[in-house]
Amino acid sequence: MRAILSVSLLYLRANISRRCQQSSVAFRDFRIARESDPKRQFSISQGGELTVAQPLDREDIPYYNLRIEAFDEVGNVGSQRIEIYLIDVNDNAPDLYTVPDPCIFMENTDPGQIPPCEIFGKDPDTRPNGPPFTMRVDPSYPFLKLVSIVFDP
Ligand SMILES: [Ca+2]
Ligand SMILES: [Ca+2]
Repeated sequence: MRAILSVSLLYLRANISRRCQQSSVAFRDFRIARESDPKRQFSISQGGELTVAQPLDREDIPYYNLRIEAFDEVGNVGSQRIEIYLIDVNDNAPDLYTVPDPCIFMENTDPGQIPPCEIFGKDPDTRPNGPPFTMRVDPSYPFLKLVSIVFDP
């Protein structure tokens, strides 16, 4: 699940104005350098308020290094870098897969001759929202007595 955030991150006017004080004229515009926000997930107001404009996903982009530029009336430009780290939330379920895929157990074969089927899980979230996983077999599984299941610690 990804939520669209609309929170104000920073007010940049004061910091950037110190860098641009060679000119005594007022600011005309702020902008985010496009290469530092390729998916246009942030926006900045004329007052220098940086906000989240599009959903953020740590599994897609975990870190931003935005470059904010301010322009005054005569074209002087000041810039400021802003580092943004996303905090992980548990928004992905474990994805299970087997080796081999698919697992095939032949009938009428000595159990000792049947290669094991291993089940693994992956999850793009980080600890404690991702691996390691706890696996168990549903007690209502009808073939529980026919298979031997071993869990790695
Ligand atoms: Ca997860
Ligand atoms: Ca996540």
